[in-house]
Formats: sequence, structure tokens, C-alpha cells
Amino acid sequence: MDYSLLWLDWKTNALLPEYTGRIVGLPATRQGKAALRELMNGLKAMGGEPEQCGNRETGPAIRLTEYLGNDEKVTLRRRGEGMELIGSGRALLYGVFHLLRHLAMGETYPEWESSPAYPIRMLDHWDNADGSIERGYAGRSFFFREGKPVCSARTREYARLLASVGLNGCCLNNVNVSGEALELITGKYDGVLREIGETLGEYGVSLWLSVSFAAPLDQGGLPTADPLDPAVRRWWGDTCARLFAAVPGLAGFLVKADSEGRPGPHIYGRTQAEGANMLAEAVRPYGGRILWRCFVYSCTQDWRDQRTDRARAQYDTFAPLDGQFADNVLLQIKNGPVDFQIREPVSPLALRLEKTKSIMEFQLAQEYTGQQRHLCWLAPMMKETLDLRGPAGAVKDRLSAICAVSNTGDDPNWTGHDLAAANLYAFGRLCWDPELEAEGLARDWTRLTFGPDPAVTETVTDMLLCSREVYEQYTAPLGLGWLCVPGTHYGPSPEGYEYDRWGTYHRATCREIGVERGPLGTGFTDQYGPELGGMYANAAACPEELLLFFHRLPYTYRMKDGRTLLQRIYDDHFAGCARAEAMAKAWDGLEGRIPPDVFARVRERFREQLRSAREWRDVVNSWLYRLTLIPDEQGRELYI
Ligand code: GCW
Repeated sequence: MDYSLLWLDWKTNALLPEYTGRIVGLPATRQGKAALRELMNGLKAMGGEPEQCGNRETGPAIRLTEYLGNDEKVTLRRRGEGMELIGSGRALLYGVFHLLRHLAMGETYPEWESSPAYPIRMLDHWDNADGSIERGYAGRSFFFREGKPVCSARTREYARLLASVGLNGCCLNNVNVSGEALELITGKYDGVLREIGETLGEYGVSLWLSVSFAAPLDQGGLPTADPLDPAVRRWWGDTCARLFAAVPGLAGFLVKADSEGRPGPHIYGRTQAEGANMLAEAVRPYGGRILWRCFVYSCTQDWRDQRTDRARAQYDTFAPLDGQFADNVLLQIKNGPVDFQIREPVSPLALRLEKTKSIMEFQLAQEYTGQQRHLCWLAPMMKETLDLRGPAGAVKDRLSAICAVSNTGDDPNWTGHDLAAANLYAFGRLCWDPELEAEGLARDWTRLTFGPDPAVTETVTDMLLCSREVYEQYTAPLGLGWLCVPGTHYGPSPEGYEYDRWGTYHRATCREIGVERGPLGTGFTDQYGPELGGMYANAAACPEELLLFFHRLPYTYRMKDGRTLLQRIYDDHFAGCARAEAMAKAWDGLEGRIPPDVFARVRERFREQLRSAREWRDVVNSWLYRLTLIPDEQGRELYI
């Protein structure tokens, strides 16, 4: 086996309760059988000797009661001296993994009655058919090899990982559909897609595909892809009839249209709703859904143009269409209004839609957050996004689904940085239950991954919990974003995006920095409505961590604690770097307590993180010093 089991690598547990010795009940479905197998194997791995007793109950046991259907509600309750798990086949899977996790952490009767908060909880892979992964930092694709989709032992292992944290979907290929991936819907790969669908399906994971809006033109040979053209509609209808019959686990399509050069309905003078609804109609007979991305903005902006504000674009495009989308369309909204920066406000579109379903998109692939070379645990960011309250309630209560860009690849440890697996774990758990606390998630993941050593649990939990703030401190301060190297998005280049076409400017001079997004500026804050928008619009009331997202301010602006804005930025960079050094040192202190290969790999990553953090600190601070000629109040070194 050339990959690890991550948090499913159950450790020996001498204190397994007696009831784990007997398993009663014979699930009938594939998923139910998978649950039984997982239970047997998990208990054996922990050192237990479970006996399968069919339907005979002779003493304390784990009883599996399967009912037919597809719902996801799990009931796990005490029954005498044993436990009973009740649910559909897939619910049995979730219940078994819950039970195993809690047994592994030393609990005896982990009762649980739960349904997931969202019916769709999935990972989006930006895997290309040639095996590369767009923004992938953990090796190459395990879904595509040598230009073709493949179903391998790893597909199954991946499905187990997803089910074990409650995820139930994955989109196989990059939203930028190109090359051989364009053929995924043409019949050429039906056989292997079916195999993948079945393998994932055993673990309750449905398969999604990214499609190109121009497929009728490019693959169908039609003269147009206009969504209102009858021949185009027919082509999609026929394509779906064949595809959904051939690939039973298929759940629908993910579409990036009119975004960063991708084809879409705007080309034909049609709205986003007309485009999405045309596809929705094609997948409807098979219960399919369309996940329609809202990442629509001008990526050919003139940097001289101060009126166009990229942050506004998604709301301006989609909010007026609310009510026009078919009911099997979900609008897929990135968590922030711009693009996965380390700190952004919540996308106002997610707070606004009333008649349209939405799916929020997070990015576990750490494109802007250290590329899985830096430790940056994203659960606090996800929670802060989901918890935000707008005029009509919290974000988490308005969503219909959640997805994330996957951080996996074919590296043996799945995520490149061994500790980045904690992002995948926490994401799944939060999709099931957004009320879970970050600290508990960090602790559980650490415990399951590294075993019960309290020194390891404490140290790693603390590192995970502070890592996002640390990364934020030494990189881009106060919501400013975009100080990274263009293209690769790794390392500092404060002016890198300044005179470019991407709409991501800070317009720093020797006196001021940032874009004014209140009513006197681009008016972006209006998109939040009077209450939230009013708060963001007023610099004194705006949460400080977002100050430079919303405002253009002089470096001498006084922060709440009396420091100037500039001094705060200097301080953050020094503090962030020092905290990163402390984290690396804390990791070194775990030598001998962590498997040596993992220890060495993470130590290497920390080395790189420190090198890069120092670079960030000195480049950003020196850049501002050169602009302002205002020295650091504490006399620390800045470079001319
Ligand atoms: O952040 C940008 C990335 C692109 C990505 C795009 C998107 C898949 O740099 O690589 O393309 O977002 O989300 O569509």
C-alpha cells in the first residue's frame, strides 16, 4: 500500500468495552455491509476480537439495525450493556465511524442521535485528465493517470475517508474542464466512471462531474452552445440520458461559466439563470442537480479604473436573478467575495439569496494560505464564516449545501503536509454539524492520528488552533490580501498584482493604503444591508481584522489600542514570524513521540514555513517602510 490511513489508522486500545466482542445484525445493502466490515476491521485493528453473531443476541453486543431507504439519520444508543445502531445503510456507516472514533478516544457508550445539517457535503477536485492538479499541493491526481480516469484501490480508500467524516459527494474533475476531461460526458469513459461511481457509492459518496458550457459546440459539433437553442437543449438532453444510465452514482454537474475565460451563457446574451436552467432541465429526469458557480467577475480590468470593484461582481450578477433559478440548481458561492484570501468578509450573496438554494465553497487546497507547506488550519475560518449573522439569520442556516476544493493528491500522506489532513477532517465534521467547536475537532483529529500521548495532543491542538492567525499576521494584514506572487500565489510580492488585470488592488501611496468600499467608495458595503453594511462602512465600528478590506486609510490611523495602523502591521509581521518560530520549536519538542517519518516530514515543512515567514515579514514591512519612511517604534530592523 503506497498511502497512509490518516485518522482511520486505529490504534491498539486495551480498554475496549465488553460489548465490542459481539456484533449482531445482518445489514442487507452494500452500504450496510460496508458498515459491518468497517466495524469488524476497526475493532480488530484496535486489538478487539469481535465475533459476528448473525441475529443471535447472547450478551452485551453491538446491534446493527438497518432500515431501507437513503436517509442519513443516525441513532446510536445504549441497549442494556451494549449499543444499538439504527439507520439506513449509509447512516450505519456514519454511525460505525462515530462509534469507532469514540472508542478509539476511550469512551464507552458514545450515544449519538444525529442528522447532517446539509444534504450535500462534498469535495471538489481540481484534478485534470493529464494527472496534474490545479492548485494541488499533494502530488498528482489519484483519479486520473496517463490522461484517463482510473478506479484503483485508492478510490475506495478515499471513499472511506470521506464517509468516516460524514462527506457524501465528490466532483472528480477540475472546473476548468480541458483536454481529455471534455470527453468525460461523451461516452468514451462510461465504463470507468461507472466503476468509480460504484466504488464511491458503497460508502455513500456520490459522483459529480465538471462540465464545459461549450460542450455542444466542442464535443457535439453544433454551431452554438446558446442555452435557448433547441438543438443545444436536445444535445444536453441526449447526453444526460446516456450518461446517467451508464453511471448510476452520478449526482449532477458542477459548472464554471463566464468566469476567467470559460464559456458561458453571457456569450450568447443570456443570463446566468438561463444557462443554469437549461442544464437543470437536462439532468432533472434523473434526479440530477446543477451546481452553478458564482465566481463571475471581470478578469480583464484596467488597473486605472477605480470604479469597478471586483468584490461587488458576484452579488451584482446574481442577486437580481434570485427567484429565476430552477429548484435543482444550487448557486455555488465562495466563502468570501473575492477569492479565498486568508481573511475576507463573508460573501454578501450568501446572505442575500432568498428564493435560490446555495452551496458554499471553501478551499482546503491552501492556494493562498501557504500551499500545504505552511501550517494553516482552516476550521476557525470556516466556523467564523458559517456563524456570521446577517439580517435574515446566520450563514449556516441559509445554506443548502457545503463543498470545498480538495487538498488531496497521490502523495502517500494524501495532503502533502501531514498536518493538513486536519483540514479535511474538520471540514467533513463541520459539514455534518457546523455547531462543533474548533478546539474539539483539533483535539479529536490529533488524538486519532497520533494516539493518546497527552503531550502530543496538547501541542498539536494548540498549533492547529493558532496557525491561521499566525499565517495571517506574517502575510497580508487586516483583510488587505493579494500581496502574493502573481500566478503561483506563494511568497510575497506586494506590488505584484497592482498594475494587472485581476481587480485586486491596494493602491498604496506614501500616505494611505486600501480600497474604500463604503458608500463614499465603491459602495460594496451596501450589499450587506443597513445593519452589517453600516458596521462595515464605518471604520470605527468595522472589525479590525477586516479594516483594510473595507477601507482606505492613512498609515497614521489609530487602532483601538492606540497603535497606528502602520505600527500594527509592523507588529503583526514580527509577532506572526515569532509565533511561527515557536510552533516549529514546539514540533521539535515532539521528537520521539511521533512516528519518525512523519516527524521528519513536518519538520521539513516548518523549515520552509519559517524561511517563507521571514521573507513575508521583511518584504512587507520593508516595502511599507520604503513607502512611508516611518520607522518601527521598537527599532526593529527594516530594510532600505
Ligand atoms: O483562485 C482562482 C485560482 C484558479 C481557479 C479559480 C476558480 C480553478 O487561482 O486556479 O481555477 O480561482 O476558483 O475557478
